[in-house]
Amino acid sequence: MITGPVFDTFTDAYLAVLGDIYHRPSYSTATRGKTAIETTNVSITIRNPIARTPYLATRRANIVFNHAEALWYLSGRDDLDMIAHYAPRLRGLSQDGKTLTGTAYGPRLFAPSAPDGRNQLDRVLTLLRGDPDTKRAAMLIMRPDELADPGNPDVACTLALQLMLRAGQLHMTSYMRGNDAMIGLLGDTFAFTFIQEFAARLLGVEAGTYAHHVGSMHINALDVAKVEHILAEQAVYVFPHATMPAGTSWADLRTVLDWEQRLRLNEDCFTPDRVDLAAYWREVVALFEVHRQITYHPDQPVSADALALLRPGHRWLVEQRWPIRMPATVSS
Ligand code: 5HM
Repeated sequence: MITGPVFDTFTDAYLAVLGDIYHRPSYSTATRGKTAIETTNVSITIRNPIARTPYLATRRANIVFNHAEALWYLSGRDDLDMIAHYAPRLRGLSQDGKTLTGTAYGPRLFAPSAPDGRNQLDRVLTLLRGDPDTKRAAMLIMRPDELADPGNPDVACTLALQLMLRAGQLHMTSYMRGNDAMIGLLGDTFAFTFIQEFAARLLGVEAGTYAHHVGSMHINALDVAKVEHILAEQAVYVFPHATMPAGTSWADLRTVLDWEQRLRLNEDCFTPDRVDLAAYWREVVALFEVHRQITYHPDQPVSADALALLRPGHRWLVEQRWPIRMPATVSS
């Protein structure tokens, strides 16, 4: 066997990675003010990248942030206005208080660039359409100049994302120099598989496997107690997965992003009759509506109408994350 372990879902892979590093770390490290336990050269594959949502009660994943981050990348943005609204801790990585550099993969992947004014995804999709077996469909993220300033607080952790079209399915491989196994692995896998599925829709094929190769996979010392809780969790929660509808386009993303902005700024409130989108994307907008209510009406429970728009797995995650904001009938 010359390939790494294959897991059915992200949750299976996540528990295996956390368990392996926690029980059998290869090294202890101390760099840039953080101590960690580390395993080097970790390679995992997820058979079904649609199963990207971590249904772990103790992890309390922020599913709203996960969608916001994937959409922030796809929109080619680097602003804190959008992403720090969902994860204020990211402000600490910014040098100018307005934008992010290494963490902002969007401009590198999805903004037009020289010499042809197209973005990297456009180029690799063109390659794949003309030469389906190509090995060249790689999109680069980390840049050599990021190491010029040794004090740079935000150097991209992802080196590249590669797409391979094999047996009619679009597979993705990510290459990372370093990955925080508790926080980064979850968010990165969510966002990259979301991009993979979106790229598959643009090509009109199904998403295949997702492979994740990491130089340094680590658990920061500050997260070890939480990892212990996650590993001790006995209950297994299973919810149906939803797939992006055939025909999904950049126009759908623009409509979702338009709603996201209005809801983030509390300029509107969402009801499904007001948006001409497939159910999958309407539900993503509903997540932002729930988040709007949590943010701007902290003293009130989220409306039952808004919660009813969420699919069961997302609703469950929202209830784990913000239990006191749920109507009594839902959280009891
Ligand atoms: O010292 P260093 O630049 O590696 O610190 C950044 C750390 O952020 C990484 O080592 C990794 O633990 C985490 N990270 C991640 O897991 C950062 C990014 C942003 O590029 C990411 N995943 N996407």
